This record gives sequence, C-alpha cells and structure tokens, in this order.
Amino acid sequence: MKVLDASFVQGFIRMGYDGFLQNYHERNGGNLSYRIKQEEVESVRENFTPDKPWQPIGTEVPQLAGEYFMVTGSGKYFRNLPLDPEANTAIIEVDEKGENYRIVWGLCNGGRPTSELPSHLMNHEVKKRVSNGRHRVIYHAHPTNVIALTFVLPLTDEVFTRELWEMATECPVVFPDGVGVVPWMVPGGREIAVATSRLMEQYDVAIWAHHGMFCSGEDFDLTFGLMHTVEKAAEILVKVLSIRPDKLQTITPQNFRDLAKDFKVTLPEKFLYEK
Ligand code: 2HA
Ligand code: ZN
Repeated sequence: MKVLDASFVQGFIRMGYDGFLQNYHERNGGNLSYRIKQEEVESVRENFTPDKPWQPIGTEVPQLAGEYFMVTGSGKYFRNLPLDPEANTAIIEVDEKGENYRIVWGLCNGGRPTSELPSHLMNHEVKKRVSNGRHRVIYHAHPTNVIALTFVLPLTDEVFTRELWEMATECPVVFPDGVGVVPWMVPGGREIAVATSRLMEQYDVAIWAHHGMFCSGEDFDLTFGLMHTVEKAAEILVKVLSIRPDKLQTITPQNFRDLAKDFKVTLPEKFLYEK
C-alpha cells in the first residue's frame, strides 16, 4: 500500500490540519507524533528506504527500541500538511538501543523530525508503559487561551486543573486525572522532555508555561478532542476572568464528587480543595 493511502496517515494529516483550523499552529508552531502499530508498519513497509544515516535522538528511550513513528517535520507548517504530506512529515525508526533514529520515509525535500522529538519520544515511552500500550498519539500545540492563563494563574497542577474543571461539566469526565504544569523552560531539549514525561506518568495533559500544551491519547480523535476540550475550558475561563475577577457561582467540590459517582470517574481529592 502507498503510505498516503494508509488510514493512519490520513488520520494524522486530518488531525494536524484540524489543529491549524483551530488556530493552534501559527507558522511552524506545534508538532504531532504517532506510534505506528506493527501491522500498519508492515502494510506500508514496501515504501521504506532505510538507507539514511542514524541520528542521535538526544535522549534515551530504550522501551521504544525498534518502534516506528510518524512525526511532523522541524520547521514545517501544519497549514501545509494536506498539500504535501511527504515533504512535511516523516516515518522514523528507533534503533535497538533507543538512542538513535533514522528516517525511512518522507521529508522528501530534506529536513529533520520535529525539534521536540526528545519530548515526544520520552512521553511515548512513559505512556506506552502506563497505558499498557494503548496510548499512541502525542500532540503539541500552541492554543491561545491556555497560554494566556499561564500569565495569570499560579503555575500549579492543582490550580490549573481545578479552574479548568470548573469551566465545563464535561471537563472532569474528559480529563479526570487533571493537568500538569511545566514552568517556563528552554524548549527542544532533554531537560524539558524529562520534566514533561514525569508529568505524563500521572496526567494526559501537560501545559508548558508561556508556550503551549502536550496531550497524549489512544487515537487521533481522543487526543485532538482532549486538546480541544482543555483549550475550550481555558477560553471560557479567560472570558469569565475578563468579565469580572470573581465568579458569582461555580461547580463546587461536592458537585464534582456527585458527578464522579454518577459518571464513574475518580477525581483526586487534591483538586477538590476548599478555596
Ligand atoms: O515550532 O512548537 O515547541 C515547533 C514548536 C516548538
Ligand atoms: Zn511549541
């Protein structure tokens, strides 16, 4: 099968372009990666040209040895994804040590995988383990309202989770584990990758202060939907804070406990503190 005919490739391109349409990806902002299933690798392997040099990942991901990923390209624009997927994305293979990668398809006009490859692969490694292999998608975007909130809320998991949960009844059901927050750090390297992947042990969402957000999920719909839900809650909060600094009424800790019971989710008590 041609790579572009594979449904995982079509899903990848559609998700990326949907992110552009939501204004999550100005210029070359954001990046997306998908841990390809073994049968999907086999279905497109005839197109691979594994003659490119191995390159250092910049960190170690031994639990991803031998795995293949579809990734967006460094400096590439999500806006251009559907026009030329082969120039803007790549399929990469991780070596047997989990220290190097090589491009086996794509980036046909040259280039490298996403500058955030260390964060993507370290997040994949954690999520593969804690989800028993179910999570396959890591998505980084620059959603406006989440970024705005990192200037006005304390940068703690507890405050971000609670404030976002209060903005829409669906939120604690969609991200019951909450969200983690990484203080401002230099992007692109191992240090921010380590900090983010630590949060991914507990959460499916990590917010990067003054930068953007990472989401993890099982498939393209769930992961895009998670980014969309968190950013929509952030948009409501920005509007509420803009109208008046204090809420007249909200969803209370007891409301959350009642919701958790009926919707059969566990909401950690650390987020249900008295204000
Ligand atoms: O430009 O979003 O974090 C890509 C990025 C880097
Ligand atoms: Zn970014």
